[in-house]
Amino acid sequence: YFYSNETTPSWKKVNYNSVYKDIAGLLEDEDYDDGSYGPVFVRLAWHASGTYDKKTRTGGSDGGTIRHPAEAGHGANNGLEHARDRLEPLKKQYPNISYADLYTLAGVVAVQELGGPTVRWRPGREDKTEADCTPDGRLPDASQGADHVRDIFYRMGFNDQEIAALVGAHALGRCHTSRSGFEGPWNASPTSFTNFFYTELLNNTWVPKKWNGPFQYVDKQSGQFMMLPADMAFKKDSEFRKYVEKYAADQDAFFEDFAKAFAKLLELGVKFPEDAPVYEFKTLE
Ligand code: DDH
Repeated sequence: YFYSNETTPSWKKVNYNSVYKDIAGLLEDEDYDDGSYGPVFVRLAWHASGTYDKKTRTGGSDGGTIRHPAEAGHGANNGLEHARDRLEPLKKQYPNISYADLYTLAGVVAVQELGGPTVRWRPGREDKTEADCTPDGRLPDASQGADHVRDIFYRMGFNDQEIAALVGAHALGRCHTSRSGFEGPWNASPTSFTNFFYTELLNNTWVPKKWNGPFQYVDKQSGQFMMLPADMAFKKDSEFRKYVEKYAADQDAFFEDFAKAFAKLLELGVKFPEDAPVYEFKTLE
């Protein structure tokens, strides 16, 4: 008789267009933060991926290890349980999607649905065990400056232009004293993907916040908006500042460069199946 060992790999059994729509359906919630889970989905996708080390080829989104307590418990990942818990019902609904694919796709959905560019995305990441978690300390420390930011992002394989484009994600969301210790949003529209990180950084006078919390900046005029010390490095460092000025003046250039760098971030260290298709999802509205 005939038999075959061939089975369809799980990643091929998932309708990703359908997952995209269902993630989009989880974004809005008037009781959460500024009314959207989008910003924390973007941060989950970034922290899942930003552990990559190109020298040892360890870390990155492959493995979905950010769900394991050993990695979820890193200080930099405080608060990301809100994103993981919100997405968990979809893992039940689509048991064949890996956590690694689900978390990175959630970042793509959030960027697009909050008004950002289309981000190319591929499925096929496989989940790994707690033993594959990366050591603590691979994500950037917000209290440091340009040298540290470069150390962290060069380790992943990014250049100055890509780093400057990626940090534009700080148009979204806010800092929470209960998570990072820092406080406040970067601008007045934290649930819209814009180039406002750059325009606010350049156009405001930033002064040290007077409080008992960690050192950070607030805008002098309203005191409502914030910058991290690591954000301020993009204004002070002349190489980074070239790109900040470009992206502040040209939102299309920012969107194009962000889409490329973010897609690259989500793929760092991933060994995709050869036949994994690239998706460019249609934004819903
Ligand atoms: Fe970030 N980020 N990030 N960030 N980030 C925080 C929030 C958000 C740094 C520190 C912080 C990127 C780069 C850096 C987002 C996306 C991205 C918070 C506040 C800190 C601290 C967390 C909290 O209290 O809830 C530092 C340092 C860097 C750097 O050195 C460059 C990048 C590259 C991205 C990206 O997505 C590509 C987003 C979105 C948020 C808002 C989260 C939320 O819940 O709202």
